[in-house]
Amino acid sequence: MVVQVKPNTSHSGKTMDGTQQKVEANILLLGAENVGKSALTVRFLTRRFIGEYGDIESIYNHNDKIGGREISFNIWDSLYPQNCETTESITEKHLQWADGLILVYSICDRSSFDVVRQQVHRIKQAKKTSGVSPIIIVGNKRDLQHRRTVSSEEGRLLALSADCGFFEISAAETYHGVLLVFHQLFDLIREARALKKGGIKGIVRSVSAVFGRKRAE
Ligand SMILES: Nc1nc2c(ncn2[C@@H]2O[C@H](COP(=O)(O)OP(=O)(O)OP(=O)(O)O)[C@@H](O)[C@H]2O)c(=O)[nH]1
Ligand SMILES: [Mg+2]
Repeated sequence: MVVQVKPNTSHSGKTMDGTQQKVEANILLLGAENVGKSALTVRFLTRRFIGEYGDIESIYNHNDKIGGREISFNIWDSLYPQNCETTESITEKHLQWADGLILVYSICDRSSFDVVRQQVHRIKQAKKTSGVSPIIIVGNKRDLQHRRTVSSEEGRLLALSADCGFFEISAAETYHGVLLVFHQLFDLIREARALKKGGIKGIVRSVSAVFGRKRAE
């Protein structure tokens, strides 16, 4: 059950008194069933791997700090629907809401890799005119090497061909990999926003803000 769908509100910059305003980022997790979408979400939220997660679809809020700045993540842990086509399951509502997407497959489930391939295609088609939100493709369950059916190379190539980020991780084994996924996606979201706002100058400004350097004129 989806508990809350908020409109896409993204804030950045400073308040009137000069203090840093909280930045919001809406992140949507997609992928076939049983690949670890909930495991990834819960790892990021609690640092823990609890094993079983049930069939719950929800949007969670999580506050984090990146580069000294407060980030408010809204994370939509979706359910893969049983009764409709892979591509139909991603609606306009999903895409309008999301500032960034994490597409998860399991390295030991080839059909889940095919689902991600179809989902990337669908997202790119749908957002052709309005610009695509950044996507990171994640091959999960890296700890199950002996059951691997999707090579790292295949994952990397798909990501490269679709202009997405790529990670192979094990939500079961480490928190660090999961953290990297969310933080890298946030960086890409920030770049995309800067580009929308002020072209290449916007990116320079946003990078300078994070690393605390003076902007090169
Ligand atoms: N070995 C291993 N098992 C994992 C990993 N991540 C998740 N699992 C297991 O895979 C199963 C499915 O994980 P979920 O997080 O519920 O998967 P999901 O994609 O949310 O599934 P749905 O909500 O049904 O679509 C659970 O039994 C998890 O314990 C991992 O990195 N390694
Ligand atoms: Mg789940």
